Amino acid sequence: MSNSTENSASGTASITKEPTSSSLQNDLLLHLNTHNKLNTWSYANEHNIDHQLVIGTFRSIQSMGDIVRMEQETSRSIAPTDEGKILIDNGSYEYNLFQAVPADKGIEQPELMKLPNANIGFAKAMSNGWLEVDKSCKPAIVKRKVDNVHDEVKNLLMRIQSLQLSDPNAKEVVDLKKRKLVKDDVVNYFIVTKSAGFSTNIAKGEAELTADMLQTGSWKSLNFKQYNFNAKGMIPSYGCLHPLLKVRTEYRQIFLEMGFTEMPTNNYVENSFWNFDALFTPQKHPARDAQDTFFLSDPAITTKLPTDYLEKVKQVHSTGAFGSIGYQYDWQLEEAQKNVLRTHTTAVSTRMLYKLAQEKTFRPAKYFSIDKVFRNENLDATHLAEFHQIEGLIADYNLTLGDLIGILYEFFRKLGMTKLRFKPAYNPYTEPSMEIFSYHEGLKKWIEVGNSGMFRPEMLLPMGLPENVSVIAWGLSLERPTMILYGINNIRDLIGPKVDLEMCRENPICRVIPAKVEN
Ligand code: FB9
Repeated sequence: MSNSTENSASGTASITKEPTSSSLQNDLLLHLNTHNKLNTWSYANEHNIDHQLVIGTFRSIQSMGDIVRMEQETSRSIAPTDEGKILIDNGSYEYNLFQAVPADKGIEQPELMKLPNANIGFAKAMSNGWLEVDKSCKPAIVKRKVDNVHDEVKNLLMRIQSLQLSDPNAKEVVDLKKRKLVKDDVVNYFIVTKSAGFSTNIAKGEAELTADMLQTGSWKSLNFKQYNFNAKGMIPSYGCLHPLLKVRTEYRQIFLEMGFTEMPTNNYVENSFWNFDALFTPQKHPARDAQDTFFLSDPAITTKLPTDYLEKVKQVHSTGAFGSIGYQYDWQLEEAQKNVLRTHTTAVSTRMLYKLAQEKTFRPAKYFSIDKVFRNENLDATHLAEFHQIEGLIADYNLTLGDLIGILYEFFRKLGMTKLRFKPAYNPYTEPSMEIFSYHEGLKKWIEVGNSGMFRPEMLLPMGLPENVSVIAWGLSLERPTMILYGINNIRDLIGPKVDLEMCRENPICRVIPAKVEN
C-alpha cells in the first residue's frame, strides 16, 4: 500500500493521492483474503481512500464473476455543514480573530469587531482564555493573554471530514453541532465477504467475444466478464417537449373535444386592416401606435385589401352604417395598409369570419387558434414582447351573452376551473365585453384567466354576415397557465436565452386538470 501522508501544520492526516483501480483492487482482495470480511467505510477511513472508490472497485470486481458478496449497511455519522466546510478552508472565527490581535500592543476593540463573524470569534476566543480586554482606556483595548493558539475547531472539522472522527456523541462534536458547524449524517456502506469464485488474482474478464477468439477457439479458456444486468444503461439523448408545447397540446385537445376547428395562424405579419380596422378599432386608438404595436419598415404597407369590404369598413368607421353612428372621423386607407406584427390572433378570427360571410348560405362555425402575437409593451416578470394567444369563437344565429358565459364555464371546467366571475370590460371589437376571473384552488385566490365578448355588429355586418348571426369569443394566453402549472414565476425561466434546458428535459407531464377534479 504506497500512499504517502504529509501532516499539515495542524498535524492531521489528509486524503492523499488515490491508488489506481487495479492496485486498489489487489489491495482489497488481499485484505479480504486475510480478514474474510471488509467494511468499506472503515477500510476507506483507515486508508484515506475515497469511500465511493472502494465501493466502485468492488462493484467492478462483482462484474467479473461471483467473487465477492456485498451487503449494504447504514450507520449514523457526522459531517461538517457548509459553514463547517468554510471554516476548514478559512480557519475558525476565534482563531482568525486572535491572529488579528497584535501580540505587542493589542488592538482597539471597535477596530477588532469589524472582522467578519467577530461576535462569535471574540466570544469563543474569550471563553478559550486567549484574550483580555483592557477597559481602562477608551476605546477598550483587546490584548493577547497567550502567545500562540492552535485552531482546534478547524482540526476537529478536518478530522470529521476525513472520517477520522465519527462519533456523533463525542463532547467536542456536540459543541460543534451546537455551533451548526457539524451535522448528523447517514453513511451507506457495505460489508464485503468472499463468494464462491473468490481469488486474490482475478484477471480482468473478457468483455468482448471477438471473431478471432471464435476462429482460434481461445474463448474456451478465457474468463468472460459477467453481464451486469444492474448496470444503468446510457441515457439515450432524447427529444423533449417544452412545457408551452405540452400545455398547447392540452388546450388544443380541449377545443377539438368541444368540436372547434383550428384556424390557420401561419402569418405573424398582418396588415392594420385585418388587425385593427376590420375589428372596428379606430385609427387613433392607442393600441395602434408604435408604443403598443410593432410596425414593419419593409414591406411597410400592403395593397392587397378586399376593396368593396374595405369601403364598408371605411364607412362604418367614418360616417357610421348598419345602424351605428361609427366614430365620425376621417378614415385613412394609408393607415389601414400599414403592415404590423399581429397584436392578437383575433386578426385571424376576422379573416375567417369574413371568409365565412362570403359563403352563399351562412353555416354556424366554431373556430379556435393558439399562436404567437406581438405587443410592444413594457417587459416585466410575466410579460415579454410576444406571447401565445389562445382564442375561441362561435358564430351562430341569435347567440347571447348567456351562451358566451355558458361556453366559458364549459371551457374552463375542462381546465379544472369551475368557479368563474365575470367583470365588465372594454374592447373596441366586442360589446358587451367581460374579463374572466377564476378561483384557483392551488393559489387559493381569484386570478384573471382571460377576456371575452360579443363581436360588434360594426365588425360583423360589413363582412356580410346575416343580421341575426352573432359571434361570441374569448381569449387568454398560453404562457400564464403554463407558468402556473409548472410553478414558474419569471417568464424568462420559461422562454428565452436564459431557459435552463434541463427544465425542458426534466419537466413533468402537463396535467391541466389538478388531480382531484374529475371531468
Ligand atoms: O391568460 C390569462 N390568464 C390566465 C389564463 C389561464 C390560467 O390558467 C391557470 C392554470 C390555471 C391562468 C391565467 N390572461 C390573459 C389574464 C392575465 O394574465 C392578463 O394579465 C394578461 N393577458 C394577456 C394580454 O396581456 C396584454 C392574458 C393575455 C390575453 C388577454 C386577452 C385576450 C387574450 C390574451 C383576449 C381576448 C379576446 C377578447 C374578446 C374576443 C376575442 C378575444
